[in-house]
Amino acid sequence: MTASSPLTCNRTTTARLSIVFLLLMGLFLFRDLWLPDVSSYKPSPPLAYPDPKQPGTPQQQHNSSTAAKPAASTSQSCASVPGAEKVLVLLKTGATELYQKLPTHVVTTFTCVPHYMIFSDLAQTFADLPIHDAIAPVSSHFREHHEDFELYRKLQQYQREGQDMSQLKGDGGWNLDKWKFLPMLFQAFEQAEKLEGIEWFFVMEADTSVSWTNLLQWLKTMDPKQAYYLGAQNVIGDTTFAHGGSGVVVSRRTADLMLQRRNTVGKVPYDEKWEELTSISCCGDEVIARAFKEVGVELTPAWPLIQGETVSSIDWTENHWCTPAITWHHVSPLEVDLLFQFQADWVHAHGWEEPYLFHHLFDHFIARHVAVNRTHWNNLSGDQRFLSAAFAQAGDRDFEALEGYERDSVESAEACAGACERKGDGECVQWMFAPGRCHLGKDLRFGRSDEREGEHWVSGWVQGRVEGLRERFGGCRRVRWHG
Ligand SMILES: *[C@@H]1O[C@H](CO)[C@@H](O)[C@H](O)[C@H]1NC(C)=O
Ligand SMILES: *[C@@H]1O[C@H](CO)[C@@H](O)[C@H](O)[C@H]1NC(C)=O
Ligand SMILES: CC(=O)N[C@H]1CO[C@H](CO)[C@@H](O)[C@@H]1O
Repeated sequence: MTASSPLTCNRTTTARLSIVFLLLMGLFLFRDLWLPDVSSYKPSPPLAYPDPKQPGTPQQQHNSSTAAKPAASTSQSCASVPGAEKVLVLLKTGATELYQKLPTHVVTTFTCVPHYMIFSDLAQTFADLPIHDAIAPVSSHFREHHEDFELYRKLQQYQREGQDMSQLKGDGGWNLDKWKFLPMLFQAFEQAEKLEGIEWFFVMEADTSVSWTNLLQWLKTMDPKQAYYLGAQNVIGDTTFAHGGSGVVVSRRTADLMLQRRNTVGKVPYDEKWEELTSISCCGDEVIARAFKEVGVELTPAWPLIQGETVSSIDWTENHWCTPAITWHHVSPLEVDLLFQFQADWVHAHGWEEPYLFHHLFDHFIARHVAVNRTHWNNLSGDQRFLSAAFAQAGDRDFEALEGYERDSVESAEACAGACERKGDGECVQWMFAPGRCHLGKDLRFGRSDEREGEHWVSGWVQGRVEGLRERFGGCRRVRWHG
């Protein structure tokens, strides 16, 4: 009997639970049918980042002493900093990478951005954020039949089936990407007409990092009533264009010219023409340069403010040292976050009116790391290469024709470092050594760990010359705001 009692007990419990469950169901149904709808989710800004358009939010009524934590106070000023409301940020991404790359932007930079739109190759929502399908306006004969759109069609199938879109990573994302640019711009330009006071557009990608304070300060140096199209200059054929991943800036005047042109020509013929051109072009950033040129707007070069490198790969030279750092490209979510945290601390200490320069980033991220030699480290040196016969390839200098100290340099890290020092200042600041190989670099680059790679190097920097760099530029009395 004892054995059966749990069973009985279970049966009774199950029956009771069923009744409770039914009652609860009834209550829910009753509430949904008869009570006012309280379930629709009204997005509200996270507590730490009050909406600048609602100055009365409780956080801002707090005594400033309660907001003494750097993060909180920075976010507060960050959401309401003057000029921010005049910029519409467009982030271009794809459904296969969205969940990997978007969240970090949303919890960092975008907490400071009052107006932004996310464009992808699939319409969806990310939490309460609408994700726009940049490609939706493209004519159906392209979307439904052109080979570039295979991924596009597949993504929609995966969405219908509730599958994970990231599984389709690498499946022709590049071919599809160029189709997003011009339709995305027009969607944003049209959106700007509905918002009040948009003067600038900033286009970025999911692996772009942007300094919001430096961007806003830079934009203040220019007049949005002038037609601007700015970015890191690149050339394909006879088109000079702004490299998309580095970030692109467009003034309101340029947007208006584009909208006018499209209206004058007629939307359908205009779009048809540019779709044809897109289908035979390599890249979307090149296509939009031609569309801007058609309305008389040429690229204003903005490199090195707008930048295609990362903190690890950039050359820390006079190209950059005294220039405000605005964008980086090929950054990981980790780097987006680290740069955002750097900005938060900077703004906390210096306010929103003082830009930080590349050398401030050098001091923060790089200086302490290049003060020591690093093993398992590839510092991207390669201006001069000394290679023993076993490693030499066509184009390398004949080992036997090298100077004695150059031949010795492939024997040890000490000798390689020595060869770097023997070279004149300006000819070598860093070296990297692996048995049989010694590479010298004239520019300071940080490089990265090669611990997980097939070959391992020892890298080092000539300390006196690293310090010389700082002395050469002095305190950067002049900030360089132009490209
Ligand atoms: C705000 O804080 C200061 C000290 O930090 C204090 O003197 C003042 O009374 C506080 N004001 C309010 C409204 O709490
Ligand atoms: C780096 O290594 C070289 C060669 O071994 C040595 O001469 C130099 O002093 C080292 N530098 C530092 C900062 O340890
Ligand atoms: C891993 C890596 O980036 N290696 C590079 C290090 O630098 C040398 C010289 O510039 C390159 O040849 C390697 O590819």
